[in-house]
Amino acid sequence: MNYHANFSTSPIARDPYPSRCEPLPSATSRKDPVAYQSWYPEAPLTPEQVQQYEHNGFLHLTGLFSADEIAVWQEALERVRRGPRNSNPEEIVTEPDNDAVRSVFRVHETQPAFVHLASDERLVRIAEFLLDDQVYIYQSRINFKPGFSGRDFMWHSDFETWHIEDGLPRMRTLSMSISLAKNTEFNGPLMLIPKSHKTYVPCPGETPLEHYKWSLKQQQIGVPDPASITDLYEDAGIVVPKGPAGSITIFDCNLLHGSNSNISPLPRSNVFLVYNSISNQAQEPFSGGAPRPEFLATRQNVRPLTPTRRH
Ligand code: 6CS
Ligand code: FE
Repeated sequence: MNYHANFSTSPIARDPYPSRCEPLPSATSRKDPVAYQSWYPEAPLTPEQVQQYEHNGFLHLTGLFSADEIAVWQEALERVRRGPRNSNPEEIVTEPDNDAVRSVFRVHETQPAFVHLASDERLVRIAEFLLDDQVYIYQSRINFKPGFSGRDFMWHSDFETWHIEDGLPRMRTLSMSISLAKNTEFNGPLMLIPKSHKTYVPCPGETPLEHYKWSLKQQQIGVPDPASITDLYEDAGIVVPKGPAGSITIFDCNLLHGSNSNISPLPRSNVFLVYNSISNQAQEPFSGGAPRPEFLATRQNVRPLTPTRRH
């Protein structure tokens, strides 16, 4: 089926993943691999883990890091929270309805502990294996989600935003979220819809100018319609990976995810590293608009990571 046939307003006629356009295309199946290579004996994951990632679109791993390593990252997180920060003020995003810090971006370049973490061989080898390529950091951030005041993240596929707003061409990208506080059912943990990574859901609405200035606080555009989210939910439900500080969730760029507000007294902080295949660098945004700033989508500083052992 050629669903572009009547697609006059699409800025790029041959886009396999159109979104935020009229008429809104229906959901389609993914056109890219998930795990880009099959398991082999030296692979950094077990055959079952590779199969789970392929099938569900995510993996939750515990026990990968030592208590000392986790303590170093928690200290770095507190340093970032306290500031002062001499980087671009736009990199610090506050909550929509209060001044609590919600996210700080580009920590893989500004904080030595996270510079090191980004090239840690345990992470890079997994990313290289799953994407079958050299990788670089496409985006990094700390999410704070403080107790009482941390607000939600609406359901979304990261790929949809990165494709439309940044020009990320294909689904050859994954995120690693390392929790730096205990993840419980109470403190607004990451919620995932298993298997949703196999479906691309175009989102209604148009991309406003400089959308990132408010989407990072509260996302409204780039959110699938409720019926599509319900369909995916009815197929596989919602999973909440829980675990101690230091557990890691690796998830595909097209997996539908979100999280609730945190009205519990416990913070829920994590560091997010997005690894992209070196062969999948951002082009012109598929929205036809201006690219988002470098701190959200690496374009200039594309440096393939050398897996490094420091522990
Ligand atoms: O817009 C972005 O790039 C970011 N926003 C969300 C809600 N998730 C992915 C990414 O960090
Ligand atoms: Fe996201």
